[in-house]
Amino acid sequence: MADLPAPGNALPRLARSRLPVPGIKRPPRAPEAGIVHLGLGNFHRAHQAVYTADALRHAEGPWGIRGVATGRGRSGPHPVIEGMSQQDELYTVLTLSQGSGPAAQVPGVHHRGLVAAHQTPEVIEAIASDITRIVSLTVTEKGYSLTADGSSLDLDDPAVRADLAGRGDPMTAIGLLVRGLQHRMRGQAAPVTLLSCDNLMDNGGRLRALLDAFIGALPAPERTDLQAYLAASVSTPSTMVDRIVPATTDEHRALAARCFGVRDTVPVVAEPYRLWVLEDDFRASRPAWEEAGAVFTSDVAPYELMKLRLLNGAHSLLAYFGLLRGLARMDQAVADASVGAAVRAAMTDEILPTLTLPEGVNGPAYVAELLRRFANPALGHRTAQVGSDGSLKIPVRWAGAIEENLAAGRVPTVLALGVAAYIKVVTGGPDAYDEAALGVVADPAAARLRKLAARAGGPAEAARILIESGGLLPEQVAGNAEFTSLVAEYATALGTPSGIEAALREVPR
Ligand code: CS2
Repeated sequence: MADLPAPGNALPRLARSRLPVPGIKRPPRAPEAGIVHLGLGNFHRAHQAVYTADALRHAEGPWGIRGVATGRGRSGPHPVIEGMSQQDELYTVLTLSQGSGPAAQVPGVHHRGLVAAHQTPEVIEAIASDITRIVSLTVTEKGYSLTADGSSLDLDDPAVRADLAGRGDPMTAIGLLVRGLQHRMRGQAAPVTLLSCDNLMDNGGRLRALLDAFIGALPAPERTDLQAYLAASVSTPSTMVDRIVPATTDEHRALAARCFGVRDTVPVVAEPYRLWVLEDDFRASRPAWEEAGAVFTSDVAPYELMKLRLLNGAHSLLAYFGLLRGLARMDQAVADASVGAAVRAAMTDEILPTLTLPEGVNGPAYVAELLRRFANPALGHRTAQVGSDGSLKIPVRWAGAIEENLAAGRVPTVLALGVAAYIKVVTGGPDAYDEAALGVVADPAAARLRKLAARAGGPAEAARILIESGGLLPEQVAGNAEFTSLVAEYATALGTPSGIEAALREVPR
């Protein structure tokens, strides 16, 4: 990790003894860790950690967090875990708004983190500990070991197979959870809640189905014991999480130094807005997150659907259109006249009509608020970041809306252009977008999708092949000739550098 440029280096490192400073309170000491969190990324540190810190100010409880870094294939010290450990497990959350300076908070709820890849037995022990009441997850869409179409556990994934066979330490999040639960069961620890906080529809139900699938593939005595334990002692409520949290840059570190006089190598930045809607189905106790503004409900689905299709769906459109237009940041993409108008049209005319909104939510007002949030220039949110992992995001964000439009006899043109834009970004080679200026758009399916596209005689045929066999869209969509032809037409149009501009001008808006 790059260190902070001068004059920040001259400042003392963030530490409990150096707080408070003007603008940052000193947090109380983290209580006992009743929460184990898998996925110690920026989103968790700016969302659940902040809700937990705020809840603890209202009601005490054993709600410290033991964070677990879950990335695979990483060797050496983990930058966030090391950085936090050199700062008394503290870090700063900088809230960045348009037109006013940053606000800062140090949540201070974490204990020393663990790296799943190197400290698996400790992670399993933490999950199994009687002190643990909640195991929460932000492992991103790709952390769930899903099949390409996102429907079930990928039993062909070598890591899943190895975890099922019990060869060595578990490598997947699902394997880790099941082994942790198994220890919990053997130790007769108290019931526990597993809380998925990832952008997946019905994330709690999905997590449960994945655990069931994993357990169902284990040999008989293990399987039946775990099935009974899960039914009796484990709940998996669904949640909708929302806060825009870009990747931290050196500028953000410099901002923390400049505005608050703290040298923090691992701060996180976030927009002011935040929302957390949770299904109230906790098997053990929980923090008073409602005191921090979280919403508890018996039905999270309308919130999830609204957020995934409108916010995340529009985000992905902005990212791919923005990348093809040479725009590095999300605020630039939404401010671009042609991109902004097309995305607004998609939200209003193609996505909103597919939703049954939660009670009390006004659709057009929600869309307007999203567009304002996207336009926040202080965040520096990059199109390449949002554009990454599209093969896992598109099935969640666009597929349902496309399918429902087609079922209602409408062809969603902006979403069709979005599919063509994604295909170009991920399979278009070095000329597809300006990687040097905009950053790398990573996608675990890139090699597979490129191979499929290489079979085609041109972009239109490649688009058809990817829609049919890429696993991005459900069969009903792939089988819709009108939609597939439109994507193919757009794919051809995007073959020239100015193609995106012309196509954006032509989509109805
Ligand atoms: C974004 C999300 O990177 C992405 O794909 O769409 O991380 C988005 O910022 C959050 O879901 C907002 O709650």
